[in-house]
Amino acid sequence: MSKRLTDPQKTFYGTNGYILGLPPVFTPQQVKGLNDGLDEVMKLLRPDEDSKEIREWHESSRFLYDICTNEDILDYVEDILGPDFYLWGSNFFIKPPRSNSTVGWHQDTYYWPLEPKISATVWLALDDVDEQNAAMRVIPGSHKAGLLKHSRSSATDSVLTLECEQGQFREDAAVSFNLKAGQISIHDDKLVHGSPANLSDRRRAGLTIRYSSTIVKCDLSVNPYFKTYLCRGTDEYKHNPVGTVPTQNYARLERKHISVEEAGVSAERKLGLVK
Ligand SMILES: O=C(O)CCC(=O)C(=O)O
Repeated sequence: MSKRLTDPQKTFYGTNGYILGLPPVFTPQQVKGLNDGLDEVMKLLRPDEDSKEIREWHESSRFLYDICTNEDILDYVEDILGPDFYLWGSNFFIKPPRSNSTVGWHQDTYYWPLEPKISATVWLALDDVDEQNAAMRVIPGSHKAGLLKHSRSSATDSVLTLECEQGQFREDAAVSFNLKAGQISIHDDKLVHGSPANLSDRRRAGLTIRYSSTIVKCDLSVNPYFKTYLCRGTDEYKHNPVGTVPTQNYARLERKHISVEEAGVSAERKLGLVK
């Protein structure tokens, strides 16, 4: 039984790997509260850090934990991942006005040591986002193409160092994830996506929230910090460590998280991505 999505919307997600055009989850008043909270969290950064470091802080900040476990958001995710799933990741993608920073085309699964590949990302807009201020772009249907070849790219301003090699998909088919502040999109972990530089005078801020089916197991030798928070249903598999719910409203994590990108070629080898 669906909670929020109609059957045609679910079919659209299955075919295209994403969903857009959902009613706002947060009102303008609540969005103001989210941005005030973001300001508080940003104050916890050290001078040499930027918003990219605010990663998995739902484990330490109740403010972020509450967003990630918002019941409306979870209803949508349940319609996509099924009745049993957990939260494990969150991070901000913030592009200030006139920022050159891009996010190269990639598939999230390439970075994540998770099997099987049954995960979804909610992108929550904290600003109105569109083509002018560097909304995320996705290649519809690319989640069905299998794992594409990624390689190290140093010749870009991408915040990622591993990007899809060119020629594997049609960039002109890209769809822009235009959202009003307080709206969410959802995309499949295998979908090719990225975002351009923000050449506008408007900030572009979003919070990504990552969820996986309880059947998904993390390779802890690649990411030893992986923690799960059961959101709906039961976890019959008990594959992964369980996190504790934070008690402080705003608090930071001190650790550096490890992804395939950071763990480097040895992790890629371990996951069978390179020979
Ligand atoms: O917000 C962006 O530009 C990219 C987000 C992203 O790569 C993701 O959600 O996995």
